[in-house]
Amino acid sequence: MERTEFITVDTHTGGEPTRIVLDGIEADTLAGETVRERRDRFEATADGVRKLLMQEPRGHADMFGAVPVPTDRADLGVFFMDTDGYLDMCGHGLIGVVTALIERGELPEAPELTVETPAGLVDVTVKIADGVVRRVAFENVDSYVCETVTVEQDGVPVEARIVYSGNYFAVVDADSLGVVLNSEDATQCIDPALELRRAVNDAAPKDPVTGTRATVSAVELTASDDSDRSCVVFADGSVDRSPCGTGTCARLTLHHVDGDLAVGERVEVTGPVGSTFEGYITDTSVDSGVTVTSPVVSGTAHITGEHTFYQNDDDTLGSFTLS
Ligand code: PYC
Repeated sequence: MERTEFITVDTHTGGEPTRIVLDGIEADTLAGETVRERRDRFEATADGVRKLLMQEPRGHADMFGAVPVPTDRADLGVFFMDTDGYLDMCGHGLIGVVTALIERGELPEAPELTVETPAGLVDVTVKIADGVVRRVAFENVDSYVCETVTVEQDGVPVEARIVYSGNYFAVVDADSLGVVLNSEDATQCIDPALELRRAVNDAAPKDPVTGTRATVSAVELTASDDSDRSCVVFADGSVDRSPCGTGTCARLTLHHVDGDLAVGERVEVTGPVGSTFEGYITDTSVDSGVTVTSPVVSGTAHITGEHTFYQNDDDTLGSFTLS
Protein backbone atom coordinates (compact mmCIF):
# COMPACT_ATOMS: atom_id res chain seq x y z
CA MET A 1 0.00 0.00 0.00
CA GLU A 2 1.31 3.42 -0.99
CA ARG A 3 0.46 6.48 1.10
CA THR A 4 0.63 10.21 0.28
CA GLU A 5 0.54 12.60 3.25
CA PHE A 6 -0.69 16.19 3.43
CA ILE A 7 0.10 18.40 6.44
CA THR A 8 -2.32 21.20 7.27
CA VAL A 9 -2.90 23.72 10.03
CA ASP A 10 -6.55 24.67 10.45
CA THR A 11 -7.96 27.95 11.72
CA HIS A 12 -11.33 29.55 12.18
CA THR A 13 -12.04 33.22 11.59
CA GLY A 14 -15.29 34.18 13.26
CA GLY A 15 -16.37 30.54 12.98
CA GLU A 16 -15.39 30.05 9.32
CA PRO A 17 -12.72 27.38 8.73
CA THR A 18 -9.52 27.71 6.72
CA ARG A 19 -7.51 24.54 6.14
CA ILE A 20 -4.00 25.76 5.25
CA VAL A 21 -1.89 23.26 3.31
CA LEU A 22 1.69 23.35 4.60
CA ASP A 23 3.16 20.26 2.95
CA GLY A 24 2.41 17.39 0.57
CA ILE A 25 1.64 19.27 -2.66
CA GLU A 26 4.14 18.45 -5.41
CA ALA A 27 6.18 21.56 -6.30
CA ASP A 28 5.72 21.22 -10.08
CA THR A 29 1.92 21.41 -9.66
CA LEU A 30 2.44 24.91 -8.18
CA ALA A 31 4.81 26.23 -10.87
CA GLY A 32 4.27 29.75 -12.20
CA GLU A 33 5.46 33.36 -12.12
CA THR A 34 2.53 34.88 -10.26
CA VAL A 35 0.25 33.48 -7.56
CA ARG A 36 -2.57 33.42 -10.12
CA GLU A 37 -0.42 31.32 -12.50
CA ARG A 38 0.52 28.97 -9.62
CA ARG A 39 -3.17 28.60 -8.68
CA ASP A 40 -4.18 27.95 -12.31
CA ARG A 41 -1.48 25.28 -12.68
CA PHE A 42 -2.62 23.62 -9.43
CA GLU A 43 -6.20 23.63 -10.69
CA ALA A 44 -5.14 22.10 -14.02
CA THR A 45 -2.80 19.43 -12.60
CA ALA A 46 -3.72 18.72 -8.94
CA ASP A 47 -7.39 19.61 -8.46
CA GLY A 48 -7.83 16.21 -6.81
CA VAL A 49 -5.79 17.51 -3.84
CA ARG A 50 -8.34 20.31 -3.38
CA LYS A 51 -11.18 17.77 -3.44
CA LEU A 52 -9.32 15.44 -1.06
CA LEU A 53 -8.80 18.15 1.58
CA MET A 54 -12.05 20.11 1.14
CA GLN A 55 -14.69 17.47 0.45
CA GLU A 56 -15.87 14.49 2.49
CA PRO A 57 -14.66 12.31 4.13
CA ARG A 58 -11.72 14.56 5.15
CA GLY A 59 -13.57 17.86 4.80
CA HIS A 60 -17.23 18.82 4.73
CA ALA A 61 -19.75 20.82 2.69
CA ASP A 62 -18.61 24.16 4.17
CA MET A 63 -14.85 23.54 4.27
CA PHE A 64 -12.54 26.24 2.99
CA GLY A 65 -8.81 26.10 2.24
CA ALA A 66 -5.70 28.09 1.44
CA VAL A 67 -2.37 27.20 -0.15
CA PRO A 68 0.63 29.41 0.73
CA VAL A 69 3.04 29.65 -2.23
CA PRO A 70 6.38 31.38 -2.88
CA THR A 71 6.40 34.87 -4.37
CA ASP A 72 9.04 37.54 -4.86
CA ARG A 73 6.45 40.33 -5.11
CA ALA A 74 5.28 40.18 -1.48
CA ASP A 75 6.04 38.71 1.95
CA LEU A 76 3.64 35.84 1.25
CA GLY A 77 1.73 34.35 -1.66
CA VAL A 78 -1.53 32.49 -1.09
CA PHE A 79 -4.47 31.16 -3.08
CA PHE A 80 -7.88 30.03 -1.86
CA MET A 81 -10.08 27.02 -2.56
CA ASP A 82 -13.40 25.55 -1.46
CA THR A 83 -15.43 22.39 -2.00
CA ASP A 84 -16.42 23.53 -5.50
CA GLY A 85 -13.38 25.40 -6.89
CA TYR A 86 -11.35 28.53 -6.26
CA LEU A 87 -11.90 32.16 -5.21
CA ASP A 88 -9.49 34.92 -6.29
CA MET A 89 -9.51 36.56 -2.87
CA CYS A 90 -10.78 35.70 0.60
CA GLY A 91 -10.77 37.93 3.68
CA HIS A 92 -11.46 35.36 6.39
CA GLY A 93 -8.93 33.01 4.78
CA LEU A 94 -6.26 35.71 4.63
CA ILE A 95 -6.80 36.53 8.32
CA GLY A 96 -6.51 32.82 9.14
CA VAL A 97 -3.35 32.25 7.07
CA VAL A 98 -1.52 35.31 8.45
CA THR A 99 -2.49 34.36 12.03
CA ALA A 100 -1.40 30.72 11.70
CA LEU A 101 1.89 31.39 9.89
CA ILE A 102 2.97 34.12 12.34
CA GLU A 103 2.02 32.07 15.42
CA ARG A 104 3.93 29.06 14.00
CA GLY A 105 7.01 31.25 13.29
CA GLU A 106 6.70 30.75 9.52
CA LEU A 107 6.12 34.46 8.83
CA PRO A 108 7.98 37.29 10.61
CA GLU A 109 6.19 39.00 13.53
CA ALA A 110 6.01 42.19 11.45
CA PRO A 111 3.25 44.76 12.04
CA GLU A 112 2.89 45.24 8.27
CA LEU A 113 3.01 42.64 5.50
CA THR A 114 2.13 42.43 1.83
CA VAL A 115 0.34 39.36 0.50
CA GLU A 116 0.01 38.39 -3.17
CA THR A 117 -3.31 36.73 -4.00
CA PRO A 118 -4.76 35.78 -7.40
CA ALA A 119 -6.78 39.03 -7.20
CA GLY A 120 -3.65 41.15 -6.63
CA LEU A 121 -1.55 42.60 -3.81
CA VAL A 122 -3.16 43.10 -0.41
CA ASP A 123 -1.61 45.13 2.44
CA VAL A 124 -1.97 43.55 5.86
CA THR A 125 -1.58 45.08 9.34
CA VAL A 126 -1.15 42.74 12.29
CA LYS A 127 -1.57 43.31 16.04
CA ILE A 128 0.51 40.80 18.04
CA ALA A 129 0.84 40.44 21.82
CA ASP A 130 2.84 37.70 23.62
CA GLY A 131 3.33 35.77 20.37
CA VAL A 132 -0.42 35.65 19.76
CA VAL A 133 -1.99 37.42 16.79
CA ARG A 134 -4.87 39.46 18.23
CA ARG A 135 -6.18 41.11 15.07
CA VAL A 136 -5.45 41.18 11.34
CA ALA A 137 -6.59 44.00 9.05
CA PHE A 138 -6.29 43.85 5.27
CA GLU A 139 -6.63 46.60 2.68
CA ASN A 140 -8.31 44.78 -0.15
CA VAL A 141 -7.78 45.16 -3.88
CA ASP A 142 -9.93 47.86 -5.53
CA SER A 143 -13.69 47.49 -5.11
CA TYR A 144 -16.49 48.97 -7.21
CA VAL A 145 -20.14 48.56 -8.15
CA CYS A 146 -20.63 46.91 -11.55
CA GLU A 147 -24.35 47.08 -12.24
CA THR A 148 -27.82 46.26 -10.93
CA VAL A 149 -29.48 43.15 -12.34
CA THR A 150 -33.18 42.44 -11.89
CA VAL A 151 -34.14 38.77 -12.06
CA GLU A 152 -37.39 36.94 -11.44
CA GLN A 153 -37.54 34.61 -8.48
CA ASP A 154 -40.82 32.76 -7.75
CA GLY A 155 -42.55 35.19 -10.13
CA VAL A 156 -41.33 38.24 -8.18
CA PRO A 157 -38.70 40.70 -9.47
CA VAL A 158 -35.58 40.71 -7.27
CA GLU A 159 -32.88 43.38 -7.53
CA ALA A 160 -29.27 42.25 -7.16
CA ARG A 161 -26.39 44.71 -7.10
CA ILE A 162 -23.21 43.29 -8.58
CA VAL A 163 -20.05 44.45 -6.79
CA TYR A 164 -16.41 43.55 -7.37
CA SER A 165 -14.27 43.25 -4.21
CA GLY A 166 -11.69 40.64 -5.18
CA ASN A 167 -14.61 38.34 -6.12
CA TYR A 168 -17.89 39.27 -7.81
CA PHE A 169 -20.79 39.45 -5.37
CA ALA A 170 -24.51 39.74 -5.95
CA VAL A 171 -25.75 41.76 -2.98
CA VAL A 172 -29.45 41.36 -2.31
CA ASP A 173 -31.93 42.34 0.39
CA ALA A 174 -32.80 39.15 2.30
CA ASP A 175 -36.47 40.26 2.50
CA SER A 176 -36.76 40.19 -1.29
CA LEU A 177 -35.83 36.47 -1.18
CA GLY A 178 -38.24 35.79 1.69
CA VAL A 179 -35.41 35.13 4.15
CA VAL A 180 -35.22 36.48 7.71
CA LEU A 181 -31.53 36.93 8.45
CA ASN A 182 -31.41 36.88 12.21
CA SER A 183 -33.33 33.64 12.47
CA GLU A 184 -31.64 30.58 13.97
CA ASP A 185 -31.41 28.83 10.62
CA ALA A 186 -28.79 30.21 8.21
CA THR A 187 -29.24 27.20 5.91
CA GLN A 188 -32.53 28.73 4.68
CA CYS A 189 -30.34 31.20 2.71
CA ILE A 190 -28.74 28.49 0.56
CA ASP A 191 -31.37 27.55 -2.03
CA PRO A 192 -32.67 31.09 -2.73
CA ALA A 193 -29.07 32.36 -2.97
CA LEU A 194 -27.99 29.65 -5.42
CA GLU A 195 -31.10 30.22 -7.55
CA LEU A 196 -30.38 33.94 -7.58
CA ARG A 197 -26.72 33.38 -8.55
CA ARG A 198 -27.80 31.17 -11.47
CA ALA A 199 -30.30 33.77 -12.71
CA VAL A 200 -27.86 36.68 -12.29
CA ASN A 201 -25.08 34.86 -14.15
CA ASP A 202 -27.54 33.96 -16.94
CA ALA A 203 -28.05 37.73 -17.35
CA ALA A 204 -24.25 38.03 -18.00
CA PRO A 205 -23.46 41.19 -15.97
CA LYS A 206 -20.46 43.29 -17.10
CA ASP A 207 -17.50 44.69 -15.20
CA PRO A 208 -17.38 48.39 -16.18
CA VAL A 209 -13.66 48.72 -15.31
CA THR A 210 -12.22 45.67 -17.11
CA GLY A 211 -14.95 45.50 -19.78
CA THR A 212 -15.16 41.72 -19.19
CA ARG A 213 -18.00 39.55 -17.90
CA ALA A 214 -18.62 39.78 -14.14
CA THR A 215 -19.26 36.16 -13.15
CA VAL A 216 -20.77 36.16 -9.68
CA SER A 217 -19.25 33.62 -7.29
CA ALA A 218 -20.98 34.62 -4.04
CA VAL A 219 -24.35 35.98 -2.98
CA GLU A 220 -24.54 38.32 0.00
CA LEU A 221 -27.92 38.57 1.69
CA THR A 222 -28.25 41.75 3.73
CA ALA A 223 -30.79 42.70 6.38
CA SER A 224 -33.08 45.57 5.47
CA ASP A 225 -33.25 46.77 9.10
CA ASP A 226 -29.84 48.52 8.84
CA SER A 227 -28.34 46.11 11.37
CA ASP A 228 -25.40 45.35 9.06
CA ARG A 229 -26.11 41.67 9.55
CA SER A 230 -25.33 39.57 6.49
CA CYS A 231 -25.07 36.01 5.21
CA VAL A 232 -22.83 35.00 2.31
CA VAL A 233 -23.47 31.86 0.26
CA PHE A 234 -20.74 30.66 -2.11
CA ALA A 235 -19.34 27.53 -3.81
CA ASP A 236 -21.92 24.76 -4.07
CA GLY A 237 -24.05 26.17 -1.23
CA SER A 238 -21.44 26.82 1.48
CA VAL A 239 -22.52 29.39 4.08
CA ASP A 240 -19.75 31.66 5.39
CA ARG A 241 -19.97 31.50 9.20
CA SER A 242 -17.94 34.74 9.41
CA PRO A 243 -19.26 38.09 8.13
CA CYS A 244 -17.14 37.37 4.97
CA GLY A 245 -14.12 39.61 4.36
CA THR A 246 -14.62 40.30 0.66
CA GLY A 247 -18.40 40.42 1.21
CA THR A 248 -17.89 43.11 3.85
CA CYS A 249 -15.77 45.05 1.32
CA ALA A 250 -18.62 44.81 -1.21
CA ARG A 251 -21.06 46.07 1.43
CA LEU A 252 -18.79 49.00 2.39
CA THR A 253 -18.42 49.99 -1.26
CA LEU A 254 -22.18 49.96 -1.79
CA HIS A 255 -22.74 52.04 1.37
CA HIS A 256 -20.13 54.54 0.18
CA VAL A 257 -21.48 54.82 -3.36
CA ASP A 258 -25.02 55.24 -1.97
CA GLY A 259 -23.79 58.16 0.17
CA ASP A 260 -24.34 56.29 3.45
CA LEU A 261 -20.69 55.84 4.45
CA ALA A 262 -17.99 58.52 4.49
CA VAL A 263 -14.31 57.73 3.91
CA GLY A 264 -12.85 56.69 7.28
CA GLU A 265 -16.24 55.97 8.90
CA ARG A 266 -16.17 52.60 10.67
CA VAL A 267 -18.86 49.91 10.45
CA GLU A 268 -19.23 46.65 12.34
CA VAL A 269 -20.79 43.79 10.38
CA THR A 270 -22.24 40.62 11.92
CA GLY A 271 -22.28 37.17 10.30
CA PRO A 272 -24.67 34.24 10.76
CA VAL A 273 -23.10 32.95 14.00
CA GLY A 274 -22.84 36.41 15.58
CA SER A 275 -19.11 36.99 14.94
CA THR A 276 -18.11 40.45 13.70
CA PHE A 277 -15.65 42.18 11.38
CA GLU A 278 -14.93 45.91 11.39
CA GLY A 279 -14.43 47.82 8.17
CA TYR A 280 -14.02 51.21 6.58
CA ILE A 281 -13.14 52.82 3.26
CA THR A 282 -9.64 54.30 3.39
CA ASP A 283 -9.51 55.94 -0.05
CA THR A 284 -11.43 56.39 -3.28
CA SER A 285 -10.62 57.12 -6.92
CA VAL A 286 -12.37 57.03 -10.27
CA ASP A 287 -11.63 54.51 -13.03
CA SER A 288 -13.58 54.37 -16.33
CA GLY A 289 -16.12 56.76 -14.77
CA VAL A 290 -16.70 54.38 -11.85
CA THR A 291 -16.08 55.13 -8.15
CA VAL A 292 -13.40 52.75 -6.93
CA THR A 293 -12.85 52.23 -3.19
CA SER A 294 -10.03 50.81 -1.07
CA PRO A 295 -11.80 48.92 1.72
CA VAL A 296 -10.09 47.82 4.94
CA VAL A 297 -11.53 44.95 6.99
CA SER A 298 -10.26 43.48 10.26
CA GLY A 299 -11.01 40.37 12.29
CA THR A 300 -9.50 37.69 14.50
CA ALA A 301 -8.62 34.06 13.79
CA HIS A 302 -7.61 31.12 15.98
CA ILE A 303 -5.71 27.93 15.21
CA THR A 304 -8.02 24.95 15.74
CA GLY A 305 -5.58 22.10 15.07
CA GLU A 306 -2.97 20.48 12.89
CA HIS A 307 -3.56 17.47 10.70
CA THR A 308 -1.67 14.82 8.78
CA PHE A 309 -4.10 13.58 6.13
CA TYR A 310 -3.52 10.26 4.37
CA GLN A 311 -4.36 9.28 0.83
CA ASN A 312 -3.88 5.50 0.71
CA ASP A 313 -3.87 3.89 -2.72
CA ASP A 314 -6.09 1.01 -1.49
CA ASP A 315 -8.80 3.50 -0.44
CA THR A 316 -10.94 3.65 -3.58
CA LEU A 317 -13.85 5.74 -2.22
CA GLY A 318 -12.39 9.07 -3.34
CA SER A 319 -13.76 12.47 -2.31
CA PHE A 320 -17.38 13.53 -2.56
CA THR A 321 -20.02 16.07 -1.63
CA LEU A 322 -23.40 14.80 -0.50
CA SER A 323 -26.14 16.41 -2.54
O1 PYC B 1 -14.00 36.06 3.81
O2 PYC B 1 -13.82 36.86 1.76
C1 PYC B 1 -14.17 35.99 2.57
C2 PYC B 1 -14.85 34.78 2.05
C3 PYC B 1 -15.23 34.50 0.77
C4 PYC B 1 -15.83 33.26 0.80
C5 PYC B 1 -15.80 32.80 2.07
N1 PYC B 1 -15.21 33.74 2.83
